[in-house]
Parts: sequence; structure tokens; C-alpha cells
Amino acid sequence: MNKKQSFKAINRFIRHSSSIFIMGHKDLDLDAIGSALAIYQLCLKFKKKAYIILDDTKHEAGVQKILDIVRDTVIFLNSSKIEKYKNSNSLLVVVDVNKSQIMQNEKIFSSFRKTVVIDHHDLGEDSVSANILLIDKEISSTSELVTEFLYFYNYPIPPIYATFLLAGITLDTNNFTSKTNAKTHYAASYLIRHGASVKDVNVLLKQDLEEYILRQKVITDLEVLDGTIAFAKGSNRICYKREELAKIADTLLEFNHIETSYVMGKLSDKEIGISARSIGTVNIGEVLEKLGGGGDQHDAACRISGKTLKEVEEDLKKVLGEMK
Ligand SMILES: [Mn+2]
Repeated sequence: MNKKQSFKAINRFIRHSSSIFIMGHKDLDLDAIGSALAIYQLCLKFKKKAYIILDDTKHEAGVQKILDIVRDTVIFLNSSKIEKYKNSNSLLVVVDVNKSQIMQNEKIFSSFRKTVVIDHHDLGEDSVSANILLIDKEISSTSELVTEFLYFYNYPIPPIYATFLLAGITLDTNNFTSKTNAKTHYAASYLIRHGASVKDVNVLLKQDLEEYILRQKVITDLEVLDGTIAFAKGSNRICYKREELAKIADTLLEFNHIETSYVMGKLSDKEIGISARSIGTVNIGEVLEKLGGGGDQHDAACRISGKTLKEVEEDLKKVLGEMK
């Protein structure tokens, strides 16, 4: 199925379902919540019952702001409650993720008879098989993909939802500096024409000062390998969020000569995370695949259990050495 056919199939699917459940990945980010809410408001426009499945208990600052804004108009459901509202004609729309183990709830995907996945991450062996699988791994973000769907049909989008989608695109492109092409800017301009506020996007993207300081500390302890690879490692005493490691990796690409960045840190006492970014010259997805992770030439990550930070660092350096 090409993209247009997928758009049409998704449109038909939503219109012919009795109720629509929308779900993103664990640890929602602005791209996932922005896409989910845009689909949600479309379902309401079609006079459908719609729900957003939300199991996360803690939220990243920008996501929390959005949840506070929409709380009174959007129905969020914990996945333990969905059975009450679901029937055989209910549709599950998954956004910004295609692997069940990182969805808000790992188990419910298979309980739906009708499923759609809309995502910009590469498929892997453990990806789910949905009735409609709309994957565009060249596109910046799921928010851009959803925006494309909206303008394909010329569906109106309320300004506030346009702002959320623009925030998703802005986050995933690191302020339009990576994975951005003319279509990304077209999507952004479409959203701005529909009332998206760049000023409000900046508020949603404002960072937490303490987290910023924590990230700066990781960067001060940086190694540059072969003149182009930035390699940073968190403190052994601190646990980091995956998004924090990703943000540090993004930042490192802003410096002269740096083409690839690897940032590793403890996610918990049992788990080490690595986040990698590249300007596109190295397939970092392939590098991290060797350690059990995945991704593409811009964006990759992995999580490793049962090893120390030092051991993971050695493993990664060994892989990098072998791949030269
Ligand atoms: Mn995304």
C-alpha cells in the first residue's frame, strides 16, 4: 500500500469503527501526544467515541502542560479500564511506535480486531503486524505524518491541536535542524496557517533547569574519538531518563566536526541506556543493533540490562573499533 492508499484506508477505518482508542509509546513525548491528540480531535469531528490510552504516571514537562490544557475535553483511559468501552468494532490507532513492548500497554494490541499503526520509526523483527501499517521512516516525525494526512483531506485542525503537532515536529527535528526537508517546512507552514503558535511551541519545549544542569555535566566529561565521534558518559551515581540522553546526543551534533554522538548513562540500577545521533554519515542503527538496540542513520538507541556502565562503554568502543 502506498501512502495515499494508507491515508484512504485509515480514513475509512476511522469512519467505520464504533469507537477509537489511541495509544502512543511509554514515556510519551510531544510527538506522540501531539499525534494522538490530532487523531483524537478528528475522531470527534466524525462524531465517534474516542479515548487516549494513558498508563504513564510521570510525564515530561511539555507533555504535562498539554495534558493540563486538554484535561477537560479529552478522555484519557488507563488500559485496565478499556474493556468496559471496547467492542468488536473498536479500532486501535497506535502512534509513534510500532513495537508492542514499548507501547503504553504491552499486551492490549493483540486484543483489538482492527488496528492501525502510524509511525516514523523503522520496522524490526519485533514490530507488530497491523491491518494498516503506515510507516514512513524518511519523515521527521509522526506529527509530520499526521499533518500530511490532515492536509491530504484538507481537514481543518483547531489552532491548539495545530500547536501540539508543530511542537511534535519541532522536538523530533531538534528545531528543524535534522531530518528536515521542504515537506517538513510545508507541514509546519500548514499548521501555522491553521493557527499553530510558535510562541506556545517554545513554551511547551521549555526545559527544566535542573535537568539542563545535569545534562551540561555529562557534556563536560566528553571524549572525542577520531575527531568526529563525540562520546559522553553519565555519572555512575545518577539515573537518567532516556529523553535526557537523547537530548545530550542532539546537542553534541551542534559542534564543529562532530558527525556522530553516543551518550550513555544509567536508566536504573539494572539498566544502561545508549542514545546515538548522526548527521547521516554513519549508520548508527547498525552500530547499536550489535548491542541489542536499533535505529537508522540519524537516530538510534539501545538499553542493556545486567552490565555496568564501564562494561557497556567497553562493548560500544569495541563495536566501533570493529566497524571502522
Ligand atoms: Mn517521534
